[in-house]
Amino acid sequence: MFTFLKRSVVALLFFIPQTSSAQVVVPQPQEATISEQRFVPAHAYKVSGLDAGEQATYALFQSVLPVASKGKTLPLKIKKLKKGDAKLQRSGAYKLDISPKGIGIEAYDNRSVFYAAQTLSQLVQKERNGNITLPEASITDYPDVAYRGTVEGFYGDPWSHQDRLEQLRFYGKLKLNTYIYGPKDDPYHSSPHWRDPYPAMEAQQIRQLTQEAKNNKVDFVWAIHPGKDIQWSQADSSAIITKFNQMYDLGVRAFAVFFDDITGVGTDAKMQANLLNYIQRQFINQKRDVAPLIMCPTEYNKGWANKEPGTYLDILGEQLDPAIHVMWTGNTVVHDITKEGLEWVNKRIQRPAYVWWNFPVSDYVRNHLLMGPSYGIDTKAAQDMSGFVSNPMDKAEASKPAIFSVALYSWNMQAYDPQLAWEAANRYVMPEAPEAFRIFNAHNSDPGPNGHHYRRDESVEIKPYIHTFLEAYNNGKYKSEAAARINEEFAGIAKAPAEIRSKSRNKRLVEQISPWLLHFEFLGKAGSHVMAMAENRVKASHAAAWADYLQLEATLDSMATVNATFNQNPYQPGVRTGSLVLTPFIEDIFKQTGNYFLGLAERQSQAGIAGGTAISTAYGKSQKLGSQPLLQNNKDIAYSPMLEVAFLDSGEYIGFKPSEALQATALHFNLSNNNLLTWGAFETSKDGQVWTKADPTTEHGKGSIVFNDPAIKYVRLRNSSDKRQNFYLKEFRLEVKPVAGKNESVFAHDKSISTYQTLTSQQPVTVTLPQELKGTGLVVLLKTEGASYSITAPAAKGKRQTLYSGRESYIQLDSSKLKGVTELTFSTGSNQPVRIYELVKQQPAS
Ligand code: LOG
Repeated sequence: MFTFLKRSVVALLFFIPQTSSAQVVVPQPQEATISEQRFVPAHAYKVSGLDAGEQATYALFQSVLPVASKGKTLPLKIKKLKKGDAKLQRSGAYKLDISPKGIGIEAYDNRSVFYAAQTLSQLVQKERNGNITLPEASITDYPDVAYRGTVEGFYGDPWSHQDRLEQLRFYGKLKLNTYIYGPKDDPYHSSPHWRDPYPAMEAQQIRQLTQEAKNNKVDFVWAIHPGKDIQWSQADSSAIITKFNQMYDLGVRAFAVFFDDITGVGTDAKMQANLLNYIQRQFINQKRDVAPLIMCPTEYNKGWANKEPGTYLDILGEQLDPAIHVMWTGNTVVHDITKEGLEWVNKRIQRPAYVWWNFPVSDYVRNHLLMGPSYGIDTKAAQDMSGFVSNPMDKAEASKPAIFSVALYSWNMQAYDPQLAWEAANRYVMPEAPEAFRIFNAHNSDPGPNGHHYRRDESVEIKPYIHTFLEAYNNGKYKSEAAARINEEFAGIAKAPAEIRSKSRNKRLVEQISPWLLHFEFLGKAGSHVMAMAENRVKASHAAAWADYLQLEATLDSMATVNATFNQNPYQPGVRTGSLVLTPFIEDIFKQTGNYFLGLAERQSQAGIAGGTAISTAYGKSQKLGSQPLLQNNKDIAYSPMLEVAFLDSGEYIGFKPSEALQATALHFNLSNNNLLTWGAFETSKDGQVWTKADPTTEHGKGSIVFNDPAIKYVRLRNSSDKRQNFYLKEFRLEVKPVAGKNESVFAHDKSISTYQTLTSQQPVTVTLPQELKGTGLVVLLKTEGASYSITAPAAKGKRQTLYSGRESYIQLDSSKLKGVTELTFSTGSNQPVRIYELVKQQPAS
């Protein structure tokens, strides 16, 4: 009976048209029959049975229903749930019964009453005439996972106070009951100040947060991160108890101790277990009104765990008081959560793991937003976890779609569908512009290449059309139907940002994503240009295709400017959107078309000034850092900094091989390691065979080496000791400059369309034709933006002949005009510079 009910509710909740959205209860209740008929309550409601301290819940009733204490009323009666049904014997479980005769609530605890009121608030509908209506309903509801919510556990700027207050209200509505406070960059949570009390203003804010949390039935869990410099002394144990007592006085009633991302003595499992047990005895058990203690281990994922029996995780399993929860991120730091993975760790820690899901956190891919569906979380794992918290982005509002999904998942796993949850989240988080928000999120979900190897699907709906189009295009064909669909998508992308900015009432959300909105708008425009260009290219409308090319190039430049201007953090600076499917698509056709104009095979790579060795690469051999991405710009090449502990095994190295066109000028490093020079050899080489040692001076593993020899082609840091060495990869960066002596005059015929010669009114440009361009018709590719210019060449008797005079950006000079011509001189009277991209051999008319 219940399974039938459940299924019919799934259908009811997700497939009803949006207009009757008042019937959608999120998270979806476990068992529910909700009538489609609605009634107008005959009287106001009289609330009875509510505990005296529950003003917030009373206020919630009042905000959704007419409430009165005298006169003719309907009952809203709250009772204790009867013992018996095991699944209802848990915090938050409730029964809600709505009929024209009154409302009945049966509750396990005060949180249950609050949740029943939240469900009620979603069922009440305000009609046009001012009446409220309710459906008849009978609901039995409880959470699958006991602790559900978030851990503010990322690196980077912590959430603001206002953001946190709003999160707590959001959690209350979605029946999330946990917020773990542990921002890595709060110095009073971690080193250097974990032993010290908060300054007055921060203390006051935490007091406010605990109050807001209480009003929303959320446990505000305050976490400490002492492992970077803990001494395992009585003084430090007492320091933690003292700090916890201070937090208790500010209203905190739930606590955690984190030992993630540390090295050295702090990582000792026995010591950690002793300390936690001490806190359990001396603090948790004494207080009686605090929630179970939570710890985050050092080996918090399978990838990093010592698999030998009797090691770290087993020690915690055996020695930690069974009342203490142990957190776990899955098979790696950032990973899907699977039942098998949890079973593996649960055996070792001898309790169900408390899941710390590293999604949608973006501290390791800061130029991306993770706005896509929350998938890869096992819906059969309810029994294998004690808690489920998401580590979100530093952008609190932008994290809401993912947190919304986590609420649905952790409350009712059987009913969880990632795609439907995401659709619902887009409407819930941005009801004023749901379609625009949806298209933005659909193309902002993959984190891009990263050291954690965590990738997400992106642009899922348009991807097949892109494939079809591209495959045909690569064979010289143009698929109109696919093109129409892609054009429509790009048009939608280009207008979504303006719609989000103007319609969304959530200004904080708009502010948090604004660099990405700007970039996304250009992405849409670039897409439209690319499609127009492709169409003209296939129709052989050369001048039109070239005009599109120039517009596309300008739009890509704007994207590059956004990327180089906003979000300039030292980790992954900049802004990317549509990076998995759309941007590569645009860049592919851009490059192909550039090749086409150069008269090259379209899928060939362009030669360019630097020849075929234009790309700088990592020069490394390292298990841990082998896939760490490189950051590159005109001035330097750097390993993308890493947040967790990095290491080199004996003989392993990290380094650089700059491209042929670049010369190494200096290495800058910051590895937070006091013994760096005892094990680390800094070496350079001209050929990758013979190595010369450099001797930098360093302080705490920080320093620089300047190179004066332009012949240096390799630079590396090698572990020359006989064992593994740990460090933090905060900075490892090679400064470079272009190799001297390249003659700019070749830019107009270098077979690279990304270089060009600039023509100004002060300085005419003379291009000496290379052998292959002599005696043939020419195409000249320029960017004039309406400026006029002329092309002349020497003629008989010291005179000059004018070959062209006008404003066009794409011109053909027939071979008949060019007999005996060996150089061309471009001049302009315009204030606006003209770009001469390339002189190309005219193709025989086809
Ligand atoms: C950190 C966390 C960080 C996350 C993603 C845990 C337990 N610790 O690699 O602070 O936000 O990964 O970068 C972590 O996940 N270290």
